[in-house]
Amino acid sequence: MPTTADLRAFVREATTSSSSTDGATSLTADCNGQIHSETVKIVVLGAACAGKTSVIKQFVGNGQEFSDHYDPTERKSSHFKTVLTFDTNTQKITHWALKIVDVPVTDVPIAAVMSWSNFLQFDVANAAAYVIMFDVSAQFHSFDFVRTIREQLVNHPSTSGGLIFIAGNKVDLPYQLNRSDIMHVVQKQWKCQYFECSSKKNFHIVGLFQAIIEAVQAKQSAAARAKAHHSEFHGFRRTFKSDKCCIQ
Ligand SMILES: Nc1nc2c(ncn2[C@@H]2O[C@H](COP(=O)(O)OP(=O)(O)OP(=O)(O)O)[C@@H](O)[C@H]2O)c(=O)[nH]1
Ligand SMILES: [Mg+2]
Repeated sequence: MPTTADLRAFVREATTSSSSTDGATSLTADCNGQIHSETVKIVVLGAACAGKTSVIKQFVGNGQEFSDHYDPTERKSSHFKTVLTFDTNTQKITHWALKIVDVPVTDVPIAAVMSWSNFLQFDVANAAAYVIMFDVSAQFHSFDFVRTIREQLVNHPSTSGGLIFIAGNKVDLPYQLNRSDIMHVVQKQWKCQYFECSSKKNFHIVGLFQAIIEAVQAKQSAAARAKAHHSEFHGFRRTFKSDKCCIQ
């Protein structure tokens, strides 16, 4: 686990290389050594051979881990990566400890609600985000699987609180589905974010996880604002009552 000083140096270095030195100076001056730590569980589900393991490995391995060899995942595995973000508005540095769970397709019950409940014990419940992946170069069954899993996730109490992202992988190959139909269903009907990526070309892999982190952060900020508003309101009501004010 890096120390606070390490992280600040890392962020300063990253900022220096990607933007101006001025930005780095103001970051050092303003961030005040405050680093917030968040642990986020992201569960990746989807049809067999959609590229779930390849996408996770490319992300965790910084784009150096792709193999054409197909080795079906037989046991659930967890992958870890830490990411730093810097919010220019709040001057807040956040250290994200990501736990990415690769779920073998054979474990996913697609019909009975009973077996879905049992399945959730295996580290799938209560994730901050779910990525449901399909292969854009495959025929319909790959996307049908997405449809079924999404339905299960939104209807089960222990998964319904998670954000859902739909990812179409293998965009380096010809698209076999009607792309606008897919986008319509995902974005308009399901109101989910849709990503197209290729783990083979390392295309939009970082973008997918970056969008997940941003959405988790936005959700947390909205919840914090709602909580602050709630306590402010109740504080006001208490004051109002105790002072026995009356409006004339
Ligand atoms: N062309 C292309 N092939 C890919 C891509 N991603 C994965 N593959 C290939 O597709 C096959 C399956 O990839 P995996 O990552 O094992 O797929 P998976 O979804 O984890 O499969 P299961 O564990 O069996 O569910 C492998 O042969 C990969 O090399 C991609 O973006 N483009
Ligand atoms: Mg796999």
